[in-house]
Amino acid sequence: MTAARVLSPSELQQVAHRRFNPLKREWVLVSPHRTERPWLGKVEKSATSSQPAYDAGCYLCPGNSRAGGARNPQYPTTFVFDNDYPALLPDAPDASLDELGLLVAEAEAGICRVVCFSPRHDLTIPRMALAELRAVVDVWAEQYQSLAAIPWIQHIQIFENRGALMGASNPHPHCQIWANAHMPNEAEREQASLQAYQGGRHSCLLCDYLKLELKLEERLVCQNDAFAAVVPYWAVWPFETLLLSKRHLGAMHDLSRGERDLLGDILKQLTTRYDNLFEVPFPYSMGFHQRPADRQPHPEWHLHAHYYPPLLRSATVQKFMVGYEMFAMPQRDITAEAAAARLRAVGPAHYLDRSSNP
Ligand code: H2U
Ligand code: ZN
Repeated sequence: MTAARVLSPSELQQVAHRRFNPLKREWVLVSPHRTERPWLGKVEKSATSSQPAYDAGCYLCPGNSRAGGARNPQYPTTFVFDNDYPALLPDAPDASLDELGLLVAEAEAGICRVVCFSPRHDLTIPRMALAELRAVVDVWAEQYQSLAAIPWIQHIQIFENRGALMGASNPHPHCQIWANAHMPNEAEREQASLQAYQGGRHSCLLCDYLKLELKLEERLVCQNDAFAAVVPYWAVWPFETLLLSKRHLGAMHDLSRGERDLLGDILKQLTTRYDNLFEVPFPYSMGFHQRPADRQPHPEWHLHAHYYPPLLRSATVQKFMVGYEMFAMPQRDITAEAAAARLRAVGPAHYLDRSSNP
């Protein structure tokens, strides 16, 4: 079916429509008229327990022992260790199985690490100083490079689960790195889209997308000279964001020193706005997508991060991916433009730094 005319900007805020995600090459259903349902606008705050700077029972705090018996050093900045409960191990047999294309399996090798962002148990990215965040960026870049140098590693996934709602096992600021011998699903899908776009248009999908977003500004949340964060046009989670480098590069170690500082700055800007939205430590899963570690040049890759936060209307009302989303396709009510406007409106200063919140 060929559409008779172009959807107007006001129609995009009022009528049910579907939007295309060019990275995943799938559709999301948007139902903005449903947000006209009565809503009292009440913001329910969940009790946020303040954390001590050091917790004797924390397996990530300096000097404490972990579950496997190893003891953490008195680390002054960041600390990386091999996960004591790794989902993947480096020694996997070279073996696979294929029965009629129906029973298919391959042994999978990998390396899993944990990165502590700070010795302080009570800090989070929005509450860390820029110099501390720069140290985290440097560790991420070093880890990618050293893991990518291992011949059998193909992909390196850096991700952070923040908050119990997202399955984080511990409030101590940390992330995980899983590096493995095959491209995982999400990276493979993005890889195919980036490659096809570059093949067809001789241009980068994410460079072109960022150019549009910086011109239109309606989905822009925050930016600095090297990075921009937008609620992507095709966002599924209510306050999902996409963080893009302004320069076309495929991995974090390609960033200049100044750009590394600015990566720390944009992480802080964005997560501060997230915390300000409902005045709670905002839960999310975030992950960086960098070029595959297969020793090919991959000029189509563009460094970015996805933030997938589950909260919808308040600190306690979350979106569930159930029903229609399980059986048909993802769906959202609040538009990407409305979500971006709310994230812009909350302001750049962290709510805990306001004078009313000593
Ligand atoms: P999450 O909070 O995202 O679950 O990350 C914590 C990781 O820390 C988790 O993968 C590991 C878990 O396996 N861990 C250790 O390696 N050692 C421990 O003593 C406890 C938890
Ligand atoms: Zn701790």
